[in-house]
Amino acid sequence: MSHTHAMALLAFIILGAVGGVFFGWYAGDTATQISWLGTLFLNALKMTIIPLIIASIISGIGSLGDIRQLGRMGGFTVIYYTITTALAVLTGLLVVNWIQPGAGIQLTQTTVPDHILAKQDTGISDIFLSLISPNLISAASETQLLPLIVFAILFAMALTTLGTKSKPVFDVFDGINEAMMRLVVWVMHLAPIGIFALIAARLGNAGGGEQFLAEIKAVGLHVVTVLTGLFIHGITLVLIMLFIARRGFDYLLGMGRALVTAFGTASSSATLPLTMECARDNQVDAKAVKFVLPLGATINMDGTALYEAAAVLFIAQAYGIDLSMTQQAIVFITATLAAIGAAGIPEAGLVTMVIVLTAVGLPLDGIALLLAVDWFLDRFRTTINVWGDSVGAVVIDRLT
Ligand code: DAS
Repeated sequence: MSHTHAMALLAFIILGAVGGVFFGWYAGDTATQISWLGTLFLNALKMTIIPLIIASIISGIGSLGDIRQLGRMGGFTVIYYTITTALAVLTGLLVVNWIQPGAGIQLTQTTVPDHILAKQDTGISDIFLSLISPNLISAASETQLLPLIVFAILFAMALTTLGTKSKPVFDVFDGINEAMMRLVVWVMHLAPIGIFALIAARLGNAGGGEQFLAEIKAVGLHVVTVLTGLFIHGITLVLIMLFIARRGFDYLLGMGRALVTAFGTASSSATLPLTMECARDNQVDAKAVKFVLPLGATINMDGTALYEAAAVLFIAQAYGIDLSMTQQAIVFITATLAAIGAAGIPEAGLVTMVIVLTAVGLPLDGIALLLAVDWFLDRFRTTINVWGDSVGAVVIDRLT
């Protein structure tokens, strides 16, 4: 896609997002009538994910040639993800200890949905178990990307050991990858109307502008804390882009279509095809696009990790519980790991937060405080998740 075409599309996507806020704000419940348009766009994106991810990873590993380069790229990628996620959690902890959003909160007891409470039996071991699926078809049908990515990596590694016999197979996956990227470009043109409908319907579903503001006010300082932390981490990632990846602000602009789509869909996985297309349009090396981005969309969630640390301490403050440094260290570790286990779907961060709350013995009821505004904060943390993956691609591209 040409730069002019990309920038024009970005302008229409931003227009769609802004229009969605206004329409949802004033039309309220009526705006939910157009939710099917948003669902159509979301489904069109999701339709491309599985074939694109499988083909891009296999094709990406096939293009590495020397399997040791995979080890090098994989090593750098995991180190980058670990460092930036840890930085995000640290930022979240510093901001929530500084602002103290939970102090003086009146606890209004409401119930926590069962699907969130069900997560309390999830331990850290479950996150590692989620790497391997015994049934790839069911993993694909539930869009569990991590076990599919692990399989694709192992399959491609096995393929590289077959020497010349593997070339025709890699050629097939190269072709599937190219065709899927072309399909993604077509779907991307639905983004303006799709994001308009997604935002308008969700805001309308929250009762429109007035009702939404009342919900925000109830936990206003929590929202301010999370948005401040995400903004700080977003700047940290910009500095990494400038001084480590040596890319200019044109890269941030070039990733704009994916970032606004992340905000509109609140799903890293659904946005992943656009993230890959934007990175490709921005001259990111194909190997980094095909390997780093799919992995990042599933295990690198800086926004989610930051949110979980900040939200857990907000709940502790609201209950008047003062967490010791040791307990905050436990929050630091479990928030980092829980973010790895979070799926790239809406509300994932709220669900895996149960792991962190359980680790420090905090009441799960506290999640009820966050429910009304989670859909709003989810959009910002998903945007930071995708931005973290995008910066990762150019950092790995430069280092390998
Ligand atoms: N919505 C998740 C994502 O797609 C982020 C989250 O829920 O924290 O990245």
